[in-house]
Amino acid sequence: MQDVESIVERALAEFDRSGDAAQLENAKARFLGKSGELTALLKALGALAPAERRSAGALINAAKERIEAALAARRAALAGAGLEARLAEEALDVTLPGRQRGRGSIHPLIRSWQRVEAIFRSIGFDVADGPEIETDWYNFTALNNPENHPARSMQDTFYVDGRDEKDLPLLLRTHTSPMQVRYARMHSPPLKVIVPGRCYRVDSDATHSPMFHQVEGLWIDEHISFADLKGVYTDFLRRFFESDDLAVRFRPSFFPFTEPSAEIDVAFQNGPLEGKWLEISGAGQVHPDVVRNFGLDAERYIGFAFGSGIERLTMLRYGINDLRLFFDGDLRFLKQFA
Ligand code: 2NM
Repeated sequence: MQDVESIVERALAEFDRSGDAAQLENAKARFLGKSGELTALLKALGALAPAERRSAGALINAAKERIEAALAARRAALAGAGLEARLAEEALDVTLPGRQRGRGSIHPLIRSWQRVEAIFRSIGFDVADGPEIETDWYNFTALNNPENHPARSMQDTFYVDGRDEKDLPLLLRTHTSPMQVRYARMHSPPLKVIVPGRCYRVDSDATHSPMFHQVEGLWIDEHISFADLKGVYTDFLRRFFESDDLAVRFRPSFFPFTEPSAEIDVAFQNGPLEGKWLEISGAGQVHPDVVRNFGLDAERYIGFAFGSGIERLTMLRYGINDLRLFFDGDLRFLKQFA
């Protein structure tokens, strides 16, 4: 029975070549299935003489056993390989550290903002905030800015589409003083408030950002003097910089909304900037026209206002030399304040 041996050899070869269970089962059908090659031989046995049938039957059954054994072995091998492949694919390194939830931190500018608020609250100042889109009247006119002042030009200020109810232009506030005007018109003296917040100017270079932070302050009552300004602001600066011997100097200057006006300089008594006068803020006695725009009698009410850049305060406090670090979002910088 040359045929039988050839069938076994081809069956074993096809099982070996089968790369997966489906191929293997197809190969099995070709030899052991209903119309498989070996099944055909078994069916043909009936036609043989009894003596021949017995020896041929024994031969075919032996062949069937070998094919079935090979099939079983190949099935086991393929199942094992499948498991190996799945294990390799789903491999999990249980020794890797888990993924932590990233912990955020307070931005250095907001840290300063919070410090400024805490210091002024401790000496009785209220804290107010208000709209960043302002009207021309609150941002400029009420603060005594002349009609032709360069700050009012498109080159210096971001104007916004739309108009207020008096058909006046809308703009991104260039300082937080407009909110002080709003506050003054909503409250009665004594007015004692700071307004920290975002401001916008058309200005972008190494030392100017189109968006920046300011804190402005106002104290109005019947007898608030320039001496009160000097006391309050010197106290604030010494506490902000945690330096009791910080030197503070008021130098004559000009702002449309104050008269007289002053630039405020500080000089540290130690550290890399020791003894160097550094401009830090502006201030002055609120102009009578502005007091009237507060809705108050300028003969009766008087007081001071000041304004300071939170970026500038923060750079000096932490020794930061580049304004852009505040806005780059570089974690190597930000993590130092965590
Ligand atoms: C400054 C300098 C001087 C200021 C004036 C006012 C207001 F609303 F009362 F008129 N708020 N802030 C002021 C005064 C701001 O910034 C350099």
